Amino acid sequence: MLVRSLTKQSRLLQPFSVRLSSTYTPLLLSNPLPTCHSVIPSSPLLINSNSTRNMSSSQGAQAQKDITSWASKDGSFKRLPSVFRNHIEVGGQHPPEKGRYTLYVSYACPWAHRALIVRQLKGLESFIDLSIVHPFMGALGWSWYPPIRGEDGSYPATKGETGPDDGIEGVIPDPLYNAKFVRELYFKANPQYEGRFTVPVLWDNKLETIVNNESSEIIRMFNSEFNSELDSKFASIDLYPDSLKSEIDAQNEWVYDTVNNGVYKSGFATTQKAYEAAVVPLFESLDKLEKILDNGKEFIVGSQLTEGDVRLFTTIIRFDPVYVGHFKTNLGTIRHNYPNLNRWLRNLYWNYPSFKETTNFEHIKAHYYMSHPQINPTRIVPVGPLPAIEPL
Ligand SMILES: N[C@@H](CCC(=O)N[C@@H](CS)C(=O)NCC(=O)O)C(=O)O
Repeated sequence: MLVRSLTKQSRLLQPFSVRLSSTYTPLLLSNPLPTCHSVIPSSPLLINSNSTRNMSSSQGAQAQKDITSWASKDGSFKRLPSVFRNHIEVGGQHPPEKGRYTLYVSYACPWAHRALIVRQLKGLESFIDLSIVHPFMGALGWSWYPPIRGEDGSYPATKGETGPDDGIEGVIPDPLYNAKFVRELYFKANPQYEGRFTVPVLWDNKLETIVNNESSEIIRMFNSEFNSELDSKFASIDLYPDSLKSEIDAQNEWVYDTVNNGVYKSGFATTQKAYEAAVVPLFESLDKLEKILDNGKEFIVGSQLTEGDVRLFTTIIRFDPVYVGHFKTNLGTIRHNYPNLNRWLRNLYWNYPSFKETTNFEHIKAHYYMSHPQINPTRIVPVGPLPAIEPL
């Protein structure tokens, strides 16, 4: 009942803000919401390669110093731009060739999940090998190996030692270098690298370097750059068609800022103000998406599957199992309060193998709940929701 009334309010944006300001009047009056000082463009699509290359090394060094520290001084989370921004293209430095590339991902990561979905949708398995990290991300970043646990279940500080098999299935060790940590790949590509050690990483096996570590660009390459080598069945799948480009771009911008990254801004906030400044726009955007999907609309942009669906799916599939609890995005759930989004989500999951087969709820839940001790110090992974996604 309570949830329903909150959601009703959130659908009608006016009462939503009234509720918040009446609940938090003292806070909002004494501390007006901060203006954003971020030097980082809000959408990866807006970052041009020059601004990325010019990213100050102190920014990168800062990021590297403490891998588990995400919030900036004002308590808000600012995502750093990706650094490797080369492209696969016919006749280019990185041409589309069978078996030439390796995609390093985590099943847990929504950005990496985009690449996993598009790789399978486009039938690129024989062009791009796969390596899947263990879901736990500790102080040294992503690894293929389970961490060492203390007798009390805690994770002692280590210098990179790995623990015994913990029964988590689905890990695919690094097929090229048998590396222990993803950071090793970054240093192999650039020994002076000072940024974060993120996934996805698209690796060129032949040139032994990172082609690109920005998911929004990786999925565009997968969509178009292998077409000359693919069966027409796969070549004809176009997730970014000319006729819908401007609509997709416009939607990507606000969905990235308030939804894809909005859940992180909410969850990684370290002040009440920063949290509220993220969670309210997030639910306003969910309301907007819910409306877009009115009248049984199947896809988020136009009447065909596009990258807009892929980019939204990887956040919405994690929403009820993780973000509602772990990131405190709890003004509503997808299954109880957003019937259109829930229908859209279930359709993609159950009717498209590339969405279902790349979704691993065990990795997703284990990663978030166990890897952010500043948010969940006990590292207990909640049992629910059951089922992780409702049937059709
Ligand atoms: N802009 C990147 C973001 C990738 C990203 O932040 N990945 C996270 C996992 S969900 C990561 O690897 N984080 C490790 C870290 O920041 O140290 C993309 O879209 O590819």
